[in-house]
This record gives sequence, structure tokens and C-alpha cells, in this order.
Amino acid sequence: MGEHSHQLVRLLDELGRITDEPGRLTRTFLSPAMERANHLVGGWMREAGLTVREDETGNLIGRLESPQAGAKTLLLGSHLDTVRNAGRFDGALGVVLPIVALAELKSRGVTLPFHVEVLGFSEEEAVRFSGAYIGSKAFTGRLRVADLRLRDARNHTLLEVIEAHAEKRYTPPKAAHHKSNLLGYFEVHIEQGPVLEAKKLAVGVVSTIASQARGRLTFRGKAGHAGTTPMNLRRDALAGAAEFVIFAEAFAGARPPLVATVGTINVPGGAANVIPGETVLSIDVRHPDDAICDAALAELVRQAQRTARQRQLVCEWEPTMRHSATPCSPELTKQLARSVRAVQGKSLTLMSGAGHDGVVLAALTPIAMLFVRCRDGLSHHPDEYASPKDLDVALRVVVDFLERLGAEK
Ligand code: HGY
Ligand code: MN
Ligand code: MN
Repeated sequence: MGEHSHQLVRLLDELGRITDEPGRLTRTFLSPAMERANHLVGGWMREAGLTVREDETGNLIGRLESPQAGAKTLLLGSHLDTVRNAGRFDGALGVVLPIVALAELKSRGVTLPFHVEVLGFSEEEAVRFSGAYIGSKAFTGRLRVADLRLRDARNHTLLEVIEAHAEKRYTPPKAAHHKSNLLGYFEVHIEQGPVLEAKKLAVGVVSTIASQARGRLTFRGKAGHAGTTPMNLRRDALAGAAEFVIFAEAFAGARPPLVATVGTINVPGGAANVIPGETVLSIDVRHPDDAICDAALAELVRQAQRTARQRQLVCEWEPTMRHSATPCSPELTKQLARSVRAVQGKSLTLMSGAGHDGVVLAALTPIAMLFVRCRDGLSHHPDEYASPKDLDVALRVVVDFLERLGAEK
């Protein structure tokens, strides 16, 4: 392993200690920990020779100008926010690795004939606000006024949170770049799945990012006294929601590779001695094919409403996110596979069941993604782990990719 690979491991460990919740890793949109993370990573960008800025939406942007007249820009990056109690690689790897790769090229005296921007997006996980990709949407000029009305758990709108952070008025920005000035967007990310481990490969190339739909189901019944209300007279919203959760699990389980997840369930104002009058649950549905994803979600919502009727409940459906399946650029992916073969000997192409900022960037410029093996395919968990050896392979692939891209310009 080279000196820069050891540095990559150290930086990821250090960044993994920047959290809003002592004892576990959590960084959410524009939180104090996100400010500290931007400050730390921005310092690493400067040490690697990049100029650094933070935009009004909290995105961290490091830029390495090329001396080449008329040069275009290659975007590399990922997100710096995390889920709650996260692992230290999801997102962070795709921001820190490109910085180390540029430091490696600088130490070799390599100058690229294109500008490079390393991006640390401020929000991809949709933990604080239900509509994901706030950072990359703003960077690509796709953040909408409707997004600004999203509310967090403390009932603050996205607009209020951004204006409080920027200490000035905010309107959704135009795209930071015109597509004619871009070579593409390239994201390195842990696989968050079992394929590379099963194939005994350190890295793989992503073909497509799965279709994804999320929303909120609210079951309403009638609150009542837990001790005096006979079972046959109850309209228990949580019991109805629970019946739906079991249905959703069986429904998706019978239709692989469809996946459906109820990640949160909440009884507003609930108490142990009160029959739940209301229950709110999230649903996240994914599939490689858009039409199948949409049809599955529609059937799940119909079943939720059927279950509600059978139990004299009411069920409301509110969609919160929808992203179509997003193919990576065949051209960029072919070039990336060439670097993977040069370093790893063979290249495997695989689909991404996880969503990534590339879903948003793909509307502006061609995208490519490199996956890095993670132990047991585990992610969104503190035990998330990518080995130093695999990180070394990924770093060498990215350096090779940048050098080859440069040689062709
Ligand atoms: O949910 C996802 O797929 C990503 O981790 N935000
Ligand atoms: Mn994630
Ligand atoms: Mn991620």
C-alpha cells in the first residue's frame, strides 16, 4: 500500500469522528457537525492545492484549475451528510478519496489538462428533510421552491434553515456549471451490498442506479383507554399499520429484486395506556425497472387502504420522493472499466440498489460510479467497513482513470 492509501485511511477515520451525536456517527443537513466536517475536509482540499468554497446550500466545493486553455471540468464527489448511527465510509469515501488522488498526482508532478472539482454535497440521505439530494439539486440548479417548503422534525422549513445558516435571503441557485463545460461526474462509493464480496473483487463499475420511490402512510383510527376499551370495539391505527408492514415485507419478498422497507413508524403523542389513534410510517420501494417500481408502490398503497377499510381506519398516502432508474454513461463507464482492469486485472459491472447524488448529476452531465467492496455488504450501520487494501485498489483506479483521461484530452 502506498503512503497516500495510508493517508486515505487516516483521513476517513478522522472525518468519521465528526458527529452531532456523541458515541455514534450522525451528520445531518447544515448541522454543527456538518460545518466542522466542511472545515476539516476543506483544509485537506487546500493542502492538496485546491481552492475551496462553500455554497449557500452548504455544499463544499474544491477546485483544481488546469493551465490548459479552454479546459473543461471533471466533477468528482459524493455527500458528507450521513444517516443516524452511520458508518464512516458512506459518502465520505467519495469526497476524501479524490482529494488524496489529486495529492498523489501532484506529488508525481502530473498536471491534468482539465479542471477538477471535488464536491462534498450537503445532503443526500434525507434524514432531516424528506426530499433527498438537496445539496446536489442546488448544485445542478434543480432545487425547486416546493423543496423549500419541506419541514424538519422541529417544523422548520428548508428555506428557514438555509437562510438561518447563510444569514441572508435564499433563492434556489442556478446550476453551478453549464453542461457544455463539463466532462462528467464520477463518484466513488462503497457498494453497500454483497456482490463484490461474493465475487472476491475489491472494486466494481456501476451500470445503473435503481429506481426509487418513497412516501408516507398515515393510518387514523380512534384513540381510547387501553384498560377499558374491549378489543372488538377498537380502531387501533398501530395494529393496522403493523398488519401493513408484514404485508409489504411478504409482497416484496415474493418479487425479487424488488425491495420495500418501512424504515420509520411513529405514533404521534402515543402512550403505553392509550390505544393508538394515529400511526405514520415511511415506505421506500426500489427496483431496477421504473414501471415495476411504480406498479409495486401502487399495489402497496392500495393494500394499505384495503387494510384500513377492513379495520374501520382511514389511510392517507403522501409521496415524498421519486427518482427514475439512472443509467451511468457508457463512454465514461468504459473508460473507468479500463482503469479497473489495469489495476485489478478484471472488471465487473453491477447495479446500485442504493441511491446516490449521481441520480441528480446525470441530468446535467454523464456520470460514472466506482463501487468499493464493503464487509458483509453492510452499510447505514456503525460496523460499515472497507479494508485498507481495497481502498488502495480504489485509489489506484482513480489515479489511473484521471491520468488516462488526461492523456486523451
Ligand atoms: O437511501 C439510499 O439509497 C442512499 O443511501 N441515500
Ligand atoms: Mn447512504
Ligand atoms: Mn451514500
